[in-house]
Order: sequence, then C-alpha cells, then structure tokens
Amino acid sequence: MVPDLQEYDEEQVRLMEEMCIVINENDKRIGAESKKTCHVMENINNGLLHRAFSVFLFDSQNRLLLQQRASEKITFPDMWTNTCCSHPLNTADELVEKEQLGARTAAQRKLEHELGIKPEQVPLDQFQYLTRIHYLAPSDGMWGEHEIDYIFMIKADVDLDVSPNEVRDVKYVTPDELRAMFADTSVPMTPWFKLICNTFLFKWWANIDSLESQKDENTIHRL
Ligand code: DMA
Ligand code: MN
Repeated sequence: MVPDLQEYDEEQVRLMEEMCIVINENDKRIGAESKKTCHVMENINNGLLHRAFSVFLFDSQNRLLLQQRASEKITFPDMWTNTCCSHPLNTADELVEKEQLGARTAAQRKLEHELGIKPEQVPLDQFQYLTRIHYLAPSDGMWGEHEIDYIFMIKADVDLDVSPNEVRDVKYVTPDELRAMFADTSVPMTPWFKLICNTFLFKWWANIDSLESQKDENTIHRL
C-alpha cells in the first residue's frame, strides 16, 4: 500500500517529488525514482536502494554541529542527527561520480536549504570524503531508509539561518557532550547517526585534522 500524503506538511510533500538516484548494492546507477517511492518501506523490503550523503560539520574548536529534524519531516521527525543529510538528485550535476562531485554538490545545496549556510562558506573541495555506508532503517508507519550514504566531513565556521520547515533546533557539541546525549534515552536520535556514532565517528573526530589516514574511499561498509 502506498502511504497517503494528505496528512503531512505541504512543503515536505512537494519535496517527495524530487527524483533520487536508484542504485545497486555496488552503488552503480540503475535508474531513478521519486523520493516518495524510495522511502516506502514496502519498496525497500523489495530491495529498492538509493544514493544519499551525510555531512558532519565541525567548527574551528572541533565541535560538531547537530540538528534536530523539524516536526514537519515525513521521515524521522523531531530526531537529533548529524549536521545535514539528503540525496544527490537525478540531475546532470548531481549524477557526476568523479571525485564524488555529484554528492558534494548536493551537500552544498542542502546545507544552504536546511541551515542557510552560504556555498562560499562550504566550498566543494573542502568536503573530506571518508567512505560509504550501506544501511536499512524503518521510520514510523510505512516509511523508511535504505541507502548507500556518502560520508563527508568539513571544518568551517559558518553563519546559520535555519529553515524551520526542515530544522527544529541546532547545537554544537564536543565528543563528551555527544556521549552524554547518547546516554540520555529521552533524546531521540536517527538510526543512521547512531550507527555512525557506534562505528566510526569518534575515531574520525579524534583525527579531524589528519583525516587522510582515515579515508576508505573504495569500501562500502554494510552496517
Ligand atoms: C536522507 O536525509 C539522507 C540520509 C543520509 C538519511 P533526509 O531525510 O534529511 O533528506 P531530506 O533532507 O532530503 O528530506
Ligand atoms: Mn533516503
């Protein structure tokens, strides 16, 4: 059954028409489907997989910028998560695979859309590409995620102008402050952020100024 979108926020419903890049388990493009189709759990259970990115942005004091997703989000509303996540779209500039240029372009686009960060403050070549993560996670009701997620880190002091339709709250945290958030079971966290925190994040964070040694550009980690 396809979920009824009537009960949701109009702007978020409109964004469900974006065209995501459908891929196989090796991250090869095999087609394109709407964001809505890609996030219906029934389709995911039939193997539908799409390309995504996750940005971890650190300020000059090495604090990580977190966001709490808006209540208007159709998937994973009100949950705390990493700085910004979304999908490279099935457009000429966001399909480019060389040097992850399509995913970098999408990351820059969504940092501005969700958080109001100007592209000049997050130049494409400043995103450090770490690796790819393949995961599946149900949201509530009929929705979920099934993605190969390009992980980027970027160090930049930025000016924020948050879009309330996307983001309910933001905060910068140190590693210990993030560990404390995790320990507090009343703080809802997205499943992909939990997975990345439980595997790679703290190791990467400890090496934030020497990330070359942490990069694993060709592996797709199945989490
Ligand atoms: C989707 O993020 C991508 C990942 C890595 C979970 P999202 O639901 O925030 O996408 P969008 O901002 O496009 O709604
Ligand atoms: Mn997705």
